[in-house]
Amino acid sequence: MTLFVEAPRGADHENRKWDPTSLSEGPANPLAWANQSIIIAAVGLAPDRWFGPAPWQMTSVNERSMTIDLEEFQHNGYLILDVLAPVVLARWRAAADAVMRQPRFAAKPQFHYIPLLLPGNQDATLLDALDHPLLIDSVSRILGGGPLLLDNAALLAAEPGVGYHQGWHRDVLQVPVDHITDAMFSPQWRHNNVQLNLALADDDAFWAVPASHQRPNTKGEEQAFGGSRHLAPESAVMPGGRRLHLLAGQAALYHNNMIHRGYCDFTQPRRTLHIGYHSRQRPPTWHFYNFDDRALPAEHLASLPPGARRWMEGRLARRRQFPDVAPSYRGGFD
Ligand SMILES: O=C(O)CCC(=O)C(=O)O
Repeated sequence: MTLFVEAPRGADHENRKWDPTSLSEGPANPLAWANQSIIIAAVGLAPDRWFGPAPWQMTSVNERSMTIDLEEFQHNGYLILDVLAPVVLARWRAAADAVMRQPRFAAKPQFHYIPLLLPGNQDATLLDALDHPLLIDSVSRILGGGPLLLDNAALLAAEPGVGYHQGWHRDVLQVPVDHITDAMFSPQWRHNNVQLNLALADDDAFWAVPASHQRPNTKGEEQAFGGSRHLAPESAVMPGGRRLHLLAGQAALYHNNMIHRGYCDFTQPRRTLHIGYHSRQRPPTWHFYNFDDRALPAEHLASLPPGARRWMEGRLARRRQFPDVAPSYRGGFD
């Protein structure tokens, strides 16, 4: 099934209207929003004078409509999209390079997982990616429509010469092993989580077992997991596992019950944004509990750029409604 997606245009895109702190669904006034798009298109190539620069520049690559192939996502468990305009890619790549030049990272030649929502890491340029309209719109459609809840946001980065060897896994680390059931990996389970990797440099580090997201492990996969429900040994050869090749500016959106891993001996820098969302129309899936933001100091929240702050406020409000991880893995059929 191919779904036609009109990529949002304009300074105040869809998800800003879908305030993550509210439970309201959809743009407050889609007609006004559409009109605004037309007006912005009409004023041509210098909209900054009228509406301010950042969101418009972010959306400029998506002035055209595009399609996302939901059927491909449902079948393979992932989808690769062209997302970033060259000008945005260059800006975000430069921001990621600047992060990696910080002595705390530059001095350590290793793979870096940099959580962008935690104190000290809140890079305002990179956090703009949380609101990229094409990503928001595509993820929302995959999850059945409506506003989203932020799961996580990180920069995955490494310099050439560094090795990075994750074990194959499904993203079920938050679920105790004795609660992981085959039912979670069935088409009937309404998994409420999409994870994405947005490459700011060509990226060969992500591997997947296509179409493994909605079925239990095969015998060969069971063997490769070596008896673990969480993580295969680093050296395991996973049947059907393949490396995805992302060009800079592309994103892989994936169902994170799919068997996958990060694995690379880098010959080029890695600069990839790793972001996850849940639909707000249903309770979040277990991965929402991958970090606890309730203990973050108020000054940290206040220091975030407005977009990221709204996402974090949305997380905190949702956490108050669903404080415990256990219900998230006890029922997924509603
Ligand atoms: O490095 C990657 O792209 C994989 C990350 C991943 O699998 C994870 O965080 O669960």
